[in-house]
Formats: sequence, C-alpha cells, structure tokens
Amino acid sequence: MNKESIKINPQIIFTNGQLNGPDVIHKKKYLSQLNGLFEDAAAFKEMAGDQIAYEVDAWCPVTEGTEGGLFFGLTHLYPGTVGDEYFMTHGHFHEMENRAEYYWGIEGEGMLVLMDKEGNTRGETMFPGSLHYIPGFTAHRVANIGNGILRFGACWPSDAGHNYETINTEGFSKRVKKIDNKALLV
Ligand code: M6P
Ligand code: ZN
Repeated sequence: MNKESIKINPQIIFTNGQLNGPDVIHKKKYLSQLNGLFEDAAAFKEMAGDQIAYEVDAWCPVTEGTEGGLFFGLTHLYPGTVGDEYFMTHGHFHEMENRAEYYWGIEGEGMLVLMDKEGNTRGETMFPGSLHYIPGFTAHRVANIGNGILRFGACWPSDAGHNYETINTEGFSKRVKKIDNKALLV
C-alpha cells in the first residue's frame, strides 16, 4: 500500500468524549445565539451572552446535501439554567423532513425533547449508553438536566439539513424545567 492510499481517520477520545482529526470541525454555540428560545427573557438578559452553551465536533466526510451519506457529531452541552429552564440545544426539524437521526448518551444526564408535526412533545432521558432513534418529521432538542457536562453523539443523513426557523418562530410545545430540584417536561 503506498503512502497516498493511507488515510488518517478522526479519533474519538473516550476519556473526554471529544472528536479529533484533520477533517473534524469544531463549532461553539454561545448563549447569545440562543436568544428568544428560553421562556424567561428577563433572566436571559441578565446572563453573560458570551458564555458557551454547547460545542459540537462534527465529521462531514461528504458534501452537505449529498444523498446517501452520513454525518457524525459529538455535542458537549454545559450545565446551567436560564430562570428555571435547563440549558439546551437550539433544536431543529430536518430541512429534508423525512430524514431520521440517532442520538446516544455518552456522559451526564439529559432529556431529549421530541416534537412531531402536530406539536405533540415527548421526552426521553439520556444517560451514558442510552440510544435514541429520532424519526423523520420530528423536531429534536436536548436539555442538560445534570450538574456536570452532558456529552452525546449523533449520526444523521448528509442531506437532512437543519430547519431552525420553525423552532425560532413556534418553539417546542413543552420545556424542560427544574422544579423542586427535579427535571420536568412541562
Ligand atoms: C447534534 C446533531 C447536529 C446538531 C447538533 C446541535 O450533534 O443533531 O446536527 O447541529 O446536535 O444541535 P442544534 O443544531 O439543534 O443546535
Ligand atoms: Zn438533526
């Protein structure tokens, strides 16, 4: 085998749940980028917008939009609340609405919030090793309901795309809140 035919693959670091490699992209989501998503706007305004809410390491081995390919991501969601609502990912439907996705828990405690097109919302608890099938036509968001960082993996079709607009305008019909020190979907 000649040198050119040997490829350096990304590496999952099992000790800290990160993904490394020359083709891995690292994205930071600042709290300020989640403006308008939390219920308690006053509490949100009081918080430092330049704090990082979550980070995503992603490997996209084919061009975005390619039919038949797969993307892989690891998300690191920091703990915290805005008012009584847990830190969460933005959440999205897929642009190609019928596309499904897998999530799985790696570290920490989370709540996966799933909402169908009729606005019916349900939750699944995430923990190290939990596996979640997100069907098509289903918006998905994750809240960190623990005291430490929440890390989870994701695998989705390369032509799925992200539709954030519907969430910006309509949101999810339920929120993950800390009530009497317990996480509830309300
Ligand atoms: C997972 C995948 C990604 C997504 C990321 C953050 O890693 O679903 O596609 O971008 O979580 O979620 P969001 O895009 O909703 O902020
Ligand atoms: Zn998705």
